[in-house]
Amino acid sequence: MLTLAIIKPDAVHNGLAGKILAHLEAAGFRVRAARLVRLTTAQAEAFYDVHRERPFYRPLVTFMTSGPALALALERADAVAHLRQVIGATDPAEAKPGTVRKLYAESKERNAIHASDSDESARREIAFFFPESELRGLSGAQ
Ligand code: FUP
Repeated sequence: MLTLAIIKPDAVHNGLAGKILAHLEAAGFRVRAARLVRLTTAQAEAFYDVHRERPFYRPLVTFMTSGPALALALERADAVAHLRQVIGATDPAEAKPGTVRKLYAESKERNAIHASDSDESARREIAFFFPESELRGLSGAQ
């Protein structure tokens, strides 16, 4: 099973991408595809379209386009649910000890990492960043 993570611009800017990736690998995830991306406004708007009506949408798009981010297709048993546990709550103040957001996030708005919230989202989000040719042969990537 695959899921999509994004190490967000705050974490890349703060030199935490390597630490976060090591944390994910130690949690049993295998990197199956990776890409350092600088999202355009249109891309960030499309990626977070589900939040279009929320008050935090525009600041979120501005933040996600503010610098490079590291998109990762990660493989593990029960990948989606497990990665959600490993990253912790959206707001680091509410995240459990030892989670990526508790350890590395600056705030609810600049919270270090994104993870897909369902298998359906994972398929859509992986396709958003990685062409099918890069993922051919990976379980769950279809
Ligand atoms: P999560 O699935 O934990 O990433 O959280 P959401 O899908 O609810 O939110 C997506 C992103 O919007 C968060 F990662 C950060 C941002 N956000 C805010 O800036 N303020 C909020 O109150 C909620 C979310």
